[in-house]
Amino acid sequence: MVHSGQGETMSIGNLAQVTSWQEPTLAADPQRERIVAAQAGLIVHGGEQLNCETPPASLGAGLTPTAQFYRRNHFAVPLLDEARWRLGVSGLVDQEMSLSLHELTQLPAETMVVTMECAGNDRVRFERPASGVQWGPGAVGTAEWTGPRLEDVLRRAGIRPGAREVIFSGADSGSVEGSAEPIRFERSLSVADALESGALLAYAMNGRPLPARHGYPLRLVVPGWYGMASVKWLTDVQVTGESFRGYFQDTHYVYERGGRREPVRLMQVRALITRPATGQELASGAVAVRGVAWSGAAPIDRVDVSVARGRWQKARLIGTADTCGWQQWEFLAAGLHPGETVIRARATDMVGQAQPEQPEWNRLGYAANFIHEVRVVLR
Ligand SMILES: Nc1nc2c(c(=O)[nH]1)N[C@H]1C(S)=C(S)[C@@H](COP(=O)(O)O)O[C@H]1N2
Ligand SMILES: [Mo]
Repeated sequence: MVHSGQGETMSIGNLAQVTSWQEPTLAADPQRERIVAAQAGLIVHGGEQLNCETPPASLGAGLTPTAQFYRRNHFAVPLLDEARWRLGVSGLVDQEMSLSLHELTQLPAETMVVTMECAGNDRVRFERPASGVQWGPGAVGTAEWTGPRLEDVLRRAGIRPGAREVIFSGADSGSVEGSAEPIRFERSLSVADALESGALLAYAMNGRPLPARHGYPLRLVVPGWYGMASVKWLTDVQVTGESFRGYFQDTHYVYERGGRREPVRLMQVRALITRPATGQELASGAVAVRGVAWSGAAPIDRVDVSVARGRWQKARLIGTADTCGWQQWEFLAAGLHPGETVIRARATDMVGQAQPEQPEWNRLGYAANFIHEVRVVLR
């Protein structure tokens, strides 16, 4: 069932026959999940659900180890049984499908390095408070994801004329403000975005089966988009002729500024300093600064570093940049004097977008791409 633009409920296709999802009977114990996260060195946020971020010092490598990858959950983490799980493909398609994990692994697969960032990353820096988890800058990570292309599965099903959007449903559910019934985590993409964004139906992360907390057995991975698009514990893909107005589509993940409303989509350009760490004591003289930078719109063109409030200087881009993964960079700051020193880094992407001094506040605190800074003490 989907909510049409008018707010009524309507059914699409022959869902009853293909819907694979059954109420998950098991959920991961959030207390245990928090302990696992803290032991891996993650910063665990309060609240009922598992939400934790990675300290920037653990984000310097090309790939983020799975154990250190941030986790962002609206509801409890469902523990799904592969034997009962199916991916349903339904709605405005020529051939409805119900695919087992085994069947999905038999399809041609692609492996892609993709940077994923929570839309609320770093919202703690907005001076005017914005609601939501008060993330610092570490709700981001880069992993290698493997699975069939969403486009291939949709083409196999055959998209019928009149199709407008594709709705992706996760198996997790719970109550949200303003709705009496529990709802599932659901998001949509336009048919064009579903076919052209390069999205994967990923069953592996960093070469291993997806862990439960990252969406086992299958998640969507939409390169370039903020993380909310990458629906975990995916069970249903429904092609619809309507415009989807779900809670996580239309109430959340919308920029609300000055009476305007605009959906949250691509990750904004941003650089992160991974070395040195804030508070670190270093010998004065020369300091090696390292970091990563990414943008959902285009590859990174340049990263500039400012030390001790001095002029912006160009950093060196290093390593191979994956099309959808972050760019590593380094900068050698020389001739530094003792005392507390601020190091800042700022990225520009190949379509010319640069990080603003002050990202535009919005009520729900999305896309807070503040210029990252660390404070070190030089001896
Ligand atoms: N089913 C489901 N998918 C989801 C979410 C969720 O709560 N439920 N959270 C989304 C958000 S907001 C983000 S940022 C990413 C986080 O993915 P991760 O926990 O694997 O890092 O998953 C997205 N997919
Ligand atoms: Mo997110």
